[in-house]
Amino acid sequence: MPSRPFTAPPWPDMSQWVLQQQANGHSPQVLIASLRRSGWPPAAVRALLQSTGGARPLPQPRAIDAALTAHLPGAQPRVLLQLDQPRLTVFGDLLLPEECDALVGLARPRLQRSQTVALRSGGGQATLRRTSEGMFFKRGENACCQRIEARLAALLNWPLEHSEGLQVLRYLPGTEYKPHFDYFDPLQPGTSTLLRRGGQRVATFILYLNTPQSGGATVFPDAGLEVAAVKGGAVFFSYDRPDRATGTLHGGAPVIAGEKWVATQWLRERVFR
Ligand code: PD2
Ligand code: ZN
Repeated sequence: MPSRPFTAPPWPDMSQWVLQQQANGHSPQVLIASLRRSGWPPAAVRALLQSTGGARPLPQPRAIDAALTAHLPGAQPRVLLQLDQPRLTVFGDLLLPEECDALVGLARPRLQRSQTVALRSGGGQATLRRTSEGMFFKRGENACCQRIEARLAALLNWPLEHSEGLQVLRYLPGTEYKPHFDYFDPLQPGTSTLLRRGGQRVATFILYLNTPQSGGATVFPDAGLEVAAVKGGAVFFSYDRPDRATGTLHGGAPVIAGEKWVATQWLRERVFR
């Protein structure tokens, strides 16, 4: 059990205090709550936690060599693009066409209007910022999910239990997901509830299950990058702290013609139950 955090001391000892509390096992949320109780304004709390890093170990794609492909039965993925800022990899052929079709077939009858996180409660709410339909599979729910989850875990060298179940989304023409971050904002009151199920999100996989006729790229406005949705391809990106400086602001651009189908997997710090 970590020791109780003491009341935050005044500047300039703060960086040392934060590092000491982190070493004692206190989460950023506990430190934020303590700093806010001591009267620190939100912007100052954000700046302090940034300056002390708070960096976490991250899932990171392994080199695709013979040793790895032995663990990826059936798939022959290729790395098409790799960036450091944001930490991002674009893959081709990560899923077989029949795996994409199978996921779409299993998800289609269960689609419902997508939601975003309600910041106050940590629950879900429908908004105009996200107009797709979607559904969640439980982790390991069927053979198709199991096969894909095992492949992603092998590729990332990240425990399978540290992932949320696959979420499948369908975008019809005109629908989109406006730019956002996938991590939970530490300053929002609903975040502590969300963190109980496996800690912070640290990375995202977006798997493309079809090729839309027109539109529907995944966009990274802070990086000036657009990733085209191509069936079987994927984009992976990670974020070592819940901060815009990770460069991971991203969105799903409006579909112009045809449909867009994706599966999203979010990776957590710890076991997700
Ligand atoms: O469908 C996408 O391209 C997309 C873009 C941004 C999906 C998500 N975010 C997501 O599911 O978080
Ligand atoms: Zn997202």
